[in-house]
Amino acid sequence: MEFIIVTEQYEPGIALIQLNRPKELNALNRKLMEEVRDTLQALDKNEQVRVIILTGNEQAFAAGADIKQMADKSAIDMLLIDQFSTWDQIRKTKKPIIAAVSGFALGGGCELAMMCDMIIASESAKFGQPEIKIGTIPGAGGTQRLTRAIGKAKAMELILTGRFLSAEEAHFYGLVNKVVPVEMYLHEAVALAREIAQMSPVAVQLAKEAVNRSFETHLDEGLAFERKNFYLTFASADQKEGMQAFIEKRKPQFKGH
Ligand code: DAK
Repeated sequence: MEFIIVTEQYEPGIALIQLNRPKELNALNRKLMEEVRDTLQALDKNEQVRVIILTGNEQAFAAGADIKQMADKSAIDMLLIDQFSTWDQIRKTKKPIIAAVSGFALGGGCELAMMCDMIIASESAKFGQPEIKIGTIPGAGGTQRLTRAIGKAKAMELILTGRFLSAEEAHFYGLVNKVVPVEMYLHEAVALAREIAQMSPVAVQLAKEAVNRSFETHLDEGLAFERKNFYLTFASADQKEGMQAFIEKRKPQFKGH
């Protein structure tokens, strides 16, 4: 594995996946996401593993999909490469996944955390869908899952302005299970995992599936709609300008086409 560190038995029954591109704030490139997907599939089959924890580092869970990898793509490139189909397979994991989040969880990083079953946050965690600032929109479930998690008004504000939600606010709005001091967030995630790991793995799997069924009815339709609109932004000059401006570290000049 090049971009993640996997500890199959972090504790008995608990596996840990750590995103590990620290210089790029764990920006999620294609290879990294394939590694996460392959690891989750292997852990799902491993009978020694009951619960999976997904984490980054203190500074960043993940600052989004890799902007440099997609900046110059056309809408049709995005549709045909379909590099994001990897993300669909992640949500098929049967075992519970706890996201242990510190620092930035933005764009695809926030979406990845929301694909997990529970989120433990450090006090420094910042959640957001800032895609609008680079001329695009969330594409991995942000418009759907964030809206369901925190309600329409707040989700609309975050998605249309690109503002961040502090850990405390994220807790208030029900996006995260618990907020703890930075030095405790992984311990807290492990404590939660330990408790779940005591239960019948069959019952845990069936319960997860049932809770998700309540949460995810009609989600597929919403996700498909979001993805098409996300790809469509790649037909605009504003998306090219937004991502190029990010790479060149300047403010974008949006023209509205
Ligand atoms: N991509 C690539 N590189 C990134 C990055 C990203 N998302 N975020 C940060 N980096 C890189 C920076 O370019 C910089 O690299 P160097 O210049 O040193 O080479 C390094 O990480 C450190 O970042 P900064 O210098 O910018 O650090 P600051 O502390 O000043 O700022 C920041 C931190 C997190 C506020 C800032 O880096 C930032 O705004 N980052 C971008 C956040 C963002 O816009 N995220 C959304 C990206 S779009 C889909 C699946 C997924 C997606 C869509 C569809 N499907 C399934 C269809 C997801 C899309 C996105 O996530």
